[in-house]
Amino acid sequence: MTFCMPLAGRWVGARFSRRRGARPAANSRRFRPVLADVGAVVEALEDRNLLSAIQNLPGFAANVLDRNDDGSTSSAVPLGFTANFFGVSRSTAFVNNNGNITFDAALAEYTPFPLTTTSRQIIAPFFGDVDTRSLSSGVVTYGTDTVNGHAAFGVDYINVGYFSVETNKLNSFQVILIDRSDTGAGNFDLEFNYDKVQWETGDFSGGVDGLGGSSARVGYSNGTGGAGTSFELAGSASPGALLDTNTATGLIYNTNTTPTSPGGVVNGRYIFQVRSGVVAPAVTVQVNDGGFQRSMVTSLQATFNQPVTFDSGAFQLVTPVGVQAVSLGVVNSTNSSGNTVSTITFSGAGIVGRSLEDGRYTLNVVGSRVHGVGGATLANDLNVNFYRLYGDVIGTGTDDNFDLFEFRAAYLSSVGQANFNPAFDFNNDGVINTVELNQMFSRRNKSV
Ligand SMILES: [Ca+2]
Ligand SMILES: [Ca+2]
Ligand SMILES: [Ca+2]
Repeated sequence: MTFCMPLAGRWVGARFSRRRGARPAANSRRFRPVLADVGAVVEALEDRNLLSAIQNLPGFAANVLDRNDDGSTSSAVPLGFTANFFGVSRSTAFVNNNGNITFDAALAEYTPFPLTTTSRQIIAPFFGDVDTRSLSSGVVTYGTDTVNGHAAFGVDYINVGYFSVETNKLNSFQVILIDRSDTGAGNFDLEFNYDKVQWETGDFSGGVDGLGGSSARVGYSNGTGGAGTSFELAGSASPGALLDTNTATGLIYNTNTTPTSPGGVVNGRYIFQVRSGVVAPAVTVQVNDGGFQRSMVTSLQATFNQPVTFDSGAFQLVTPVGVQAVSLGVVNSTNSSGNTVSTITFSGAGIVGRSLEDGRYTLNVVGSRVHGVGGATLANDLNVNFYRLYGDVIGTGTDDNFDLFEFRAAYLSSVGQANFNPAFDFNNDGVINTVELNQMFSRRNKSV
């Protein structure tokens, strides 16, 4: 799911500190502990509630890339099995310190180049200027182990710093190649896992304090430029997009895994199936623009990892009991990576102010009706569960006091004013007035 189900405390703390400060309010007393140290609260909640996407397996830590800046393994190291990566069988790879592995030669480049136009054969969980020279940084490790009963080759970048010898921000990520020759010779799964993404850029790539500039890229390429043979995950080279501080698009809050994926749905995990040398179509889905409010659900966005075509009925919306039929409008476009993005909008008798009605929904992306490069279909049906609850601008699933505070700030505003919040505009007429007040009161403390 590309939308996240935010943790109530985290959102509330962050929103309050940013937007309201210590503004006196009739019942602000209860929020003071949160306001006192938002950072600590956020950190504590993350530690407690976010499951690890990284697979902590001893074999992946068996070999160490000594502390370095732009180094690589001195030779290609064994994968332990043979992987058919776009028609070329690979049994070894170079492990590079800067967040990638390559098949053709070691790579010392530290500023991430576009993966969609490169001639390099590369798999990059986080192509950026990793620097492990500081004793406060972890080191890069690699090796073979077993994942779900399959031979696997993994590279761990756990708590790694960035250039130049900086460790005030650390990243933890991992790439795993998993042997799936049980489904056909050379087949494998490519898995990217993220637990912590605090920096995105080295100081020599336009970054300041680990941020901005030529920021990291995530993806792969076989170096030919052929259709569907390269991919950059959305947010690559877009400063701020992949970071933990971006709770909408950050790597750790999103995933393309489905309930039928090995390991089920795990936020921070991205799996690409490579079958007969071709990466199978995969998709991620965002609610609205990826933000957390669920007060107004006006669109969904499905992003594919390659150009795809659709049979009719590829997208199906399961509506709650009692909700009138909803028709879907789908507009397909091509993103900067050359891959397909489908924007899904809603119409029908039950739509008010462009939004779905309150309730729990499921978007089904029907795998057999999505065709990618070489005719491969989407590996699995993707079922994305989401909800709509008018008033729930701090998307917790409940209309509570936190939402009410936001509503008070927006009440009697109109579009163009600083305190206007379109997520409260129930009937989409550009003003927030008694129409909305009545809707809020009718849902007081309601949950979906
Ligand atoms: Ca480096
Ligand atoms: Ca809420
Ligand atoms: Ca209105």
